[in-house]
Amino acid sequence: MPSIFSKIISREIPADIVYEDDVCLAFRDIAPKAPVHILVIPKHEIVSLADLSESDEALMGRCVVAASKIAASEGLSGGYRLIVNCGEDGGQEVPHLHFHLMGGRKMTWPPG
Ligand code: IU
Repeated sequence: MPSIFSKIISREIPADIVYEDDVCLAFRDIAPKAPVHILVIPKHEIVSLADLSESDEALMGRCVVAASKIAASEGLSGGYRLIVNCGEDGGQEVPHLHFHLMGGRKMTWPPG
């Protein structure tokens, strides 16, 4: 079942898109939890980390490298956090794998 992120990919609903290539899309989180809060997603629909297979290795690498480039372009020279919530216990709400790129403030550890 397509999630709301599929509609962002297809431009059926608007989002503040900051990066796009042939396999990844990144847009600002609609309810930011940090001064910079961007979601990096594969365009190919994958529900969660638990659904990955070896064939997704290159795609995941592209998403992480994209996140690194976006962090640099957002000026996060002091550091940032890249988070994936997986499944119910991991706090995942949207069933389309996404990386949270968060920065612009000091992060705390451990996350809740
Ligand atoms: P989670 O890891 O599945 O819990 O994160 C989902 C994120 O998607 C959360 O931070 C929401 O604010 C964000 N989001 C969004 O940016 N745009 C949307 O239309 C919806 C959720 I629904």
